[in-house]
Amino acid sequence: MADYRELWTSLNMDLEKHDQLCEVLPELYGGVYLTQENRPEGMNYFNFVVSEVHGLRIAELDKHRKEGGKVLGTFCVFVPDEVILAANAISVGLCGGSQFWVPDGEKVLPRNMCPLIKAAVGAKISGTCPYFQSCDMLVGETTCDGKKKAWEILNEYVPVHVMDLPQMKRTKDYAMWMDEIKIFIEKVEELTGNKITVDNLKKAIEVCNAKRRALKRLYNFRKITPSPISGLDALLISQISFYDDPVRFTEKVNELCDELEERAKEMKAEGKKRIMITGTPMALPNWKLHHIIENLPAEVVVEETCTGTRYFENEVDAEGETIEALIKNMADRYLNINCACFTPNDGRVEDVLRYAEEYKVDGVIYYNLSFCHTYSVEYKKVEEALKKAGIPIMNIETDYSTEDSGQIKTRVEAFLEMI
Ligand code: BJ8
Repeated sequence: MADYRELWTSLNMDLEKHDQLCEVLPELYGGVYLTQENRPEGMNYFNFVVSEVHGLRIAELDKHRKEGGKVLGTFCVFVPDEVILAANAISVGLCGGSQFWVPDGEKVLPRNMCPLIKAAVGAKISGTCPYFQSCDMLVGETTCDGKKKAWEILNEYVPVHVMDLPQMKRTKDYAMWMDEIKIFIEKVEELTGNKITVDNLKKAIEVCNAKRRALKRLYNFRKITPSPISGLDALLISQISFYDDPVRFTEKVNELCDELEERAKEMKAEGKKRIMITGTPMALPNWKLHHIIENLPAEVVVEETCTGTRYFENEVDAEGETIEALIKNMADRYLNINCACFTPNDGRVEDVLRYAEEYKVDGVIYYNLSFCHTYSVEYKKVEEALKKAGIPIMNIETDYSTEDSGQIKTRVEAFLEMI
């Protein structure tokens, strides 16, 4: 990576601490990713993105801001990227996936809290995440209690706009969510000084839909036995989708898919067990579970998570001649996401059953970040439904540390033998 110290200094980063982080990532990436054999050529772009994760993209954000553009940080797949894009702003996903940030998060948050929140807050207060440092505004949402309260802490560092997400899906909740999107539009217009029009919003919807289609195309290849792409690589692409330029990203995913089309014809089945992961998101660089699974005779073929299907399923209808109509289309698409913060959330169980069939899975691993209560409670329903369908399931609750990796490996091994 080139020398970006001047840029990082201008972003008020803690360079000394950031150096420590920069030492960890390449080693981790090398051990998990570059040791995989026979990867598609198209993964070179994503290797490059990771190698420049705190460099080139940050320089792009910097350039955009110097030209008067704004950068918004988000933490949830319910935040409509279309609105941000339409106002010529850039959105970056800020969920933290590294243990490196957890101790700093614990300085201001209780320890018995989900690591994703602790890492995100720790990334900000340690001044070691250039994405956080590049944000003009953060967009929070009222999903789980931990996140809700974390916004108050983050607001002390950078302005946070919170979207009030309903927790049910009744007609009045759709109306309320439409209202929240309207308020969000006003907020984004105020921040950027750019008016959101039918025209620019439609274009933004098209860009986001194209990205969703590319990811769906990628996932469709994973339905083939054996999958022409590893679960680790697919996960990485999903993680990168949250902060790369959406048009370039879509192009690169489609290029990779063209290659996978050829690869799929040549792949030979190796008898690996096909696994679905369902549960909480895996933010970059959380590759722990996939790494464990794919070092055993198994492959992850689908993730029913927010760093998986929940991010790209369903498009926003681009038909409509008024802002009102497009807001309704966005509300309809987004409230279709089945997150455990909703009650009831039967749609998620249906999704899991449908994916189990479509991706021909041999077993399901329920992935729960420690202290995430909503997903933890929902395990029972998912387990019951899968057992009824004759699909084996196991539950793994873990955090970002590597201390339990050996134990998880033993449990996954036993699970694979059983299915
Ligand atoms: S739509 S999953 S991105 S809220 S893991 S912070 S829920 S305690 S990330 Fe999420 Fe939106 Fe739902 Fe998806 Fe809280 Fe659970 Fe932590 Fe979570």
